[in-house]
Amino acid sequence: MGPPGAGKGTQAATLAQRIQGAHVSTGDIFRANVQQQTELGRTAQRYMDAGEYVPDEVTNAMVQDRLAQDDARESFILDGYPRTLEQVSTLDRILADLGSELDHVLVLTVDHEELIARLLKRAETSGRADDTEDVIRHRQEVYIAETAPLLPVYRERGLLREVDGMGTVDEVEARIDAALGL
Ligand code: B4P
Repeated sequence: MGPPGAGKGTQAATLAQRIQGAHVSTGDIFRANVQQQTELGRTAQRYMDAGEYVPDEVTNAMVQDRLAQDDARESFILDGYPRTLEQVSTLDRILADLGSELDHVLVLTVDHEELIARLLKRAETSGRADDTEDVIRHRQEVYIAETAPLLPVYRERGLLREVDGMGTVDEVEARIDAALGL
């Protein structure tokens, strides 16, 4: 977990390789569907372009399908999910049905100015419609309103590992490994 620009996608991709687990990124799955012009992609694009969350029922159904696939049977990293309290409840049900559970909930903390700077830098090359300055600022607000309230829930469950996301990609990677005991 972490606000847009915290390094979730960057870190989740390499962490998935280190633990040999599936990398399940809701953002990546939505973007692939937008590219392939599927019905899911058409729905998701409207929300993503505006910096809003895709509705819970759409996101939850997609994650349920993804976690049922073979490569997620042993281990997986959820990147960008859950993002709402409703998604937390649904994930609890999905994992209970699979006989699985979360080992850790990792949150990357990064200064607000650094988040904006990283996303504006990405905007130079990403071509992502949600990487414009207004939408970037709106996405930060949505994170504070919708996703920050999940942190106390996972802290209460004893799962939350807060990791300093400032510094280089390698420095953050080393802190993640230390926090997870890898
Ligand atoms: P995401 O794809 O999750 O996008 P994001 O929040 O911007 O994170 P991302 O992983 O891309 O960025 P990162 O911090 O790694 O979501 C996109 C949209 O999809 C959402 O706004 C929403 O509409 C929808 N969505 C996704 N999940 C959803 C859900 N569960 N429910 C509803 N809707 C959902 O990296 C940012 C930049 O920083 C990169 O350019 C990277 O290279 C750079 N960077 C990373 N680490 C760095 C470091 N240490 N130093 C310098 N730069 C760094």
